[in-house]
Amino acid sequence: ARPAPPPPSASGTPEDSGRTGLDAASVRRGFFEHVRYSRGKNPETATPHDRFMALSLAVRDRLTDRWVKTARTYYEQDVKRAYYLSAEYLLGRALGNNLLNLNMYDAAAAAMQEVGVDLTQLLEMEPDAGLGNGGLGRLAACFLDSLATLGYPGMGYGIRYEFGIFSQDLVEGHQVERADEWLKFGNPWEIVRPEKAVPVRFFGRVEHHQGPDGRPVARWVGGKTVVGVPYDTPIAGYGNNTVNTLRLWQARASAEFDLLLFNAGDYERSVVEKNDSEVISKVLYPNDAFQAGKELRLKQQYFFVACSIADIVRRYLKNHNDFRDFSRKCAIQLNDTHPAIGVAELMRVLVDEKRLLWDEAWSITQETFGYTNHTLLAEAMERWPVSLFERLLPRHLEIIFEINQRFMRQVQIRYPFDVEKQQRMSLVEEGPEKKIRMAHLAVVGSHSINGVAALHTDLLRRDVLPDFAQMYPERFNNKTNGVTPRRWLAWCNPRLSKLITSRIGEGWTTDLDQLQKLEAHAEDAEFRKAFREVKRANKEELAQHVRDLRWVQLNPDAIFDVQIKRLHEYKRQLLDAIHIVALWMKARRDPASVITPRAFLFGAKAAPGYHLAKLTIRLINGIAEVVNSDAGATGLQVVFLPNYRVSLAERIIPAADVSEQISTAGWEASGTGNMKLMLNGALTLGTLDGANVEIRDAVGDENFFLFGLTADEVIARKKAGYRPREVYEANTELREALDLIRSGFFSPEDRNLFQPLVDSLLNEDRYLVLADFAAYAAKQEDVARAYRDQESWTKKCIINVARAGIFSSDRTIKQYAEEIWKVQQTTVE
Ligand code: GL9
Repeated sequence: ARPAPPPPSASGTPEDSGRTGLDAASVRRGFFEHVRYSRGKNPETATPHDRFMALSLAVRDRLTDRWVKTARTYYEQDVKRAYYLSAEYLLGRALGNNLLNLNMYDAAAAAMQEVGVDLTQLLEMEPDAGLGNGGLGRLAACFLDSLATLGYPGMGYGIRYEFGIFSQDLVEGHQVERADEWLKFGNPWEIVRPEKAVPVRFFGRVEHHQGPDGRPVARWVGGKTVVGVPYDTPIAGYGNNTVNTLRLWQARASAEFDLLLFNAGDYERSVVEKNDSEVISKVLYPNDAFQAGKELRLKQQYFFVACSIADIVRRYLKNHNDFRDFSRKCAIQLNDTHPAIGVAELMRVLVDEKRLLWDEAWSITQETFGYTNHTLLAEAMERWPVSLFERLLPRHLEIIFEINQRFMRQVQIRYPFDVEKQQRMSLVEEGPEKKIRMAHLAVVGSHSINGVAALHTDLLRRDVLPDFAQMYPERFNNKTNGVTPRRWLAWCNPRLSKLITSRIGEGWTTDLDQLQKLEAHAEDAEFRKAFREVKRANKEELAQHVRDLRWVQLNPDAIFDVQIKRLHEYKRQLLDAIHIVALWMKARRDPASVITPRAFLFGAKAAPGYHLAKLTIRLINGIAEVVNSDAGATGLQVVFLPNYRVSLAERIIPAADVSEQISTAGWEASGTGNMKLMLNGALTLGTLDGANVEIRDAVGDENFFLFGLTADEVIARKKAGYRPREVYEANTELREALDLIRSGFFSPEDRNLFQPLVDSLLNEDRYLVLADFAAYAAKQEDVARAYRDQESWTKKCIINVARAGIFSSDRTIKQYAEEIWKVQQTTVE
């Protein structure tokens, strides 16, 4: 059974008393009421799922008073709010997290025990809310937790996808996707608010008139209207009374369609069109750092942005009569360019609907928006065809052209006669097909543009948006990512949490810098022993899970070497895989070459249309089959854990010894898994990429396994004419491993299966896998050697934990709040 997570620190903690309803007796009462009145069951006939729903609803009840109180406090104090606009929220499960944040885990466990129910089993009933692809969506979820915990008036806006990220099965080693029916059995956390529905127009045309005041008036008319219906999810702070809101929009056909249906003039067509509307919030696009360019995707973006801005403006106008204070009351953060159309939409609302002058509206817009860039990958940069815009959002296209014209004039004045600069900076990309550059729209429409790690921000300034950084240097800033220590330590690793608290007290849960106090204990042999016992127990627990899932018995004495993240060429799972093949070949020849047994664990979803990524999954599984068959002789094991997701990460991370962060330098904007693994006492094997740079700065070179080309060296190497085949010819280990893969040894059913993978490496190797192979293999040997000295290894792990404080999303959110949003912490009584 799962040990209880630590209680929040005493100050500002909701009391565990009958009055607040957080005690075991009250939870039990709430549970039985919901079994009966929400599920319509007797305790004897209630299914496990009924029990999960009943307990969740009882917990939601206990959130609700605080939720209402929080909203009331913000309204009465007319505080400035931070609005986070994100197409993705990778929340994972909520029940455990809410029990933790409300400090009622023990009460719930006791209440369930009294009625003969195992709480840990109930927790497993909950499907992950997987409304995101990877790091970008999970970051949004960590930010919501930190906003509420720090007591900031923050609100998330997004899409209530009926199907989140696909569920991944393995069939003969291949990834097979299944629809994620996360809402099938109902969602106990959300509350629908149909009274706050918002109509959203698509298509149609723009009419231009002369207004009664002599000013031109643009009217967007015709087209088709879809309705956004908000569903609210409570986001509880840890150890305080703040409960913020995540508002997700679902698309519904408008009443017009119901009328059409009723009149049944063309019944079939009207039903089809009703579907057209509702498909907008149907499914999350499963691409990671890649723009699909589908019309439906642009519809999703505009849909949720238009609903959210209408909602923000409505809320603002409840206690304001004009827009003079708008940017003093509302900060809107764009999570990547997915919601960048918001810049044009706010202008449309202010100019067309509220009749502000262009310049007034433009100042308000710029002062309101901030833009976060999350990737340097060219293929992820959103650019929408002008022709698509013209059809779908004709008024927005006019507004974007107007923004661009005025902006181009500024560029001309600043840099006269530099036509190339104008072309580079324009919001409109010329070419056979004209396109709108959404990043440029976001940049010109925002007062703040930030990257997500120091190196990423440098590269953003230097390589991706150099002209803008030169013209507006004061707008560019860095906000290194962070992760919430509640879910990613207190919740997922109760053993380590308890050990930490026993030594330094519980303050670390809301002030992660306090982990520094652990550093003194790194010198204490007893503490190190206890630390090792925690890791060992976590590894055994994971091994048990892996046995149930994959029928492989992991050796808990082995180094647990994990690479868990989306499958992408730039993340270089292939480097990891090829190295395993090389290690195994060596071990077959010389079993003594494996000085420390090693278990390689992978978790990764590949975008369904990304052929090479899917092939890499198949390769890892092929390697696993071979390697595991003689694990007894070599000490090597390989496991690909299917359906990597938040709840699986919560199991793997506490058990990891080595954290593989091996992206080609310059490509991983930040990474956040790297931070979670560090926080749980894994040592990083990594390149100087993203936040790895800052992790290494924090822990020191002795406590980090660094290898590989730097970002500048990567560029130089390519410029000098990189020929991967030469590297292959020159390195015997590498050549033999690649030859074995190419020969079909790992795919006996189709001997040519992996040829495209090997060919792409030998012919192009865009991400310099071969160039970094030797350095990686050498560093892996260092890892194996270092692990043999358990005392020294443990010290390194403890120092990693002790210095993880800066990677708390509380630190990140304070920086956003103070430096970009200017929002104030607000106590909820
Ligand atoms: C990402 C970056 O690739 C990561 O390095 C970064 O940590 C996160 C959060 O800032 O953002 N950008 C991006 O497009 N994805 C990221 O993970 N991918 C998705 O999650 C869609």
